[in-house]
Amino acid sequence: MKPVSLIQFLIEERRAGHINAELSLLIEVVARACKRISVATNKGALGGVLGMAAGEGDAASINIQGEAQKKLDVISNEILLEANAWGGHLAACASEEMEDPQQIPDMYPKGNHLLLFDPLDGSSNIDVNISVGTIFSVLRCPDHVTEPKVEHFLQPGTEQVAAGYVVYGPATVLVLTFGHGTHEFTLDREVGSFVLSRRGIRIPEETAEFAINMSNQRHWEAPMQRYVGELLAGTEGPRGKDFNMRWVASMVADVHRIITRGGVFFYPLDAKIQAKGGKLRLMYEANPMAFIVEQAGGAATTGRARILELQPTALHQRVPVFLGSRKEVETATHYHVEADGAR
Ligand code: P6P
Repeated sequence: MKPVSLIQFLIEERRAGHINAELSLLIEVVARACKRISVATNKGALGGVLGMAAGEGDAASINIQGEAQKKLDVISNEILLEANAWGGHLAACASEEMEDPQQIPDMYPKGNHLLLFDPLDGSSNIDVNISVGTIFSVLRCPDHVTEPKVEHFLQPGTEQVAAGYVVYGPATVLVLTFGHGTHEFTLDREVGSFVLSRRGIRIPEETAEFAINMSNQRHWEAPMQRYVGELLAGTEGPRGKDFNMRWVASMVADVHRIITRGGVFFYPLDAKIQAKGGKLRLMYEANPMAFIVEQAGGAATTGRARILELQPTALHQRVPVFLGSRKEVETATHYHVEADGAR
């Protein structure tokens, strides 16, 4: 069968009325920017882009999250900003790496979309050559808003018109949804284009594989202790089957495994991060991943509420994340809701 390129897929989606020309251009531009990020990450030590970004003096550069920036964090952020500035498809961008939204320069036309992204998630894995990725979310800019402010970005995840990620692994793979299924494209490096490799992905409802950072176990809430304890008890416990565990510490890689073969991913509240509200960011990690996972038949909650229905209160807000195979997410969420009800 003749391979379907990303461009052809976008034309199909426009003909189906799922997206408009501006959104189609936006996705093309983001995909092209991610190809450049893929080239930069694939150079590894040869590209002079490993290690920490330079800050004042000998200090590392620190981003809005209070995290030391890797050179590739900064490079990836710049690639996405530059690629999206001139096309006329965006009203503004927001990034994990920047405190405030970035307006489109006055010399360029503005569009009707807002783009949010984590330019290089999991960047702590770069220097040890483990897969990292770009996560992005697209919202409509409210009508008549020409200089979008933070409050214009603070829309629930149900308002997303597109979401996707690119995982820079052995292959460079784009996973994308417009709300009409979740689809996967693999980068054909010889041609330089993304080619449709899976249409209409479905995550198995059940799984025997979970992803969580076990080193935080003593800090978890009681329902999380109970739930994971049952998985670890395997055939000797109430679940009656053994579970396997994976933790890449790169959300894009962990989610892509779940998109590919099922599984469940948790970054729950724990005593260490309770005050911050969680580890992962709502607007450009949890919301896009929740949209992608739900469109593939999975579920995504905070352990107490559907992620996509949360009303955001801050651009860099953090939330707990439970996502993946529907039945496991529902069980873990039920334990938390039941425990709250018993209080
Ligand atoms: P921990 C990477 O820094 C990240 O934001 C996600 O990609 C990943 O799932 C998580 O944090 C890893 O967190 O606490 O295991 O290092």
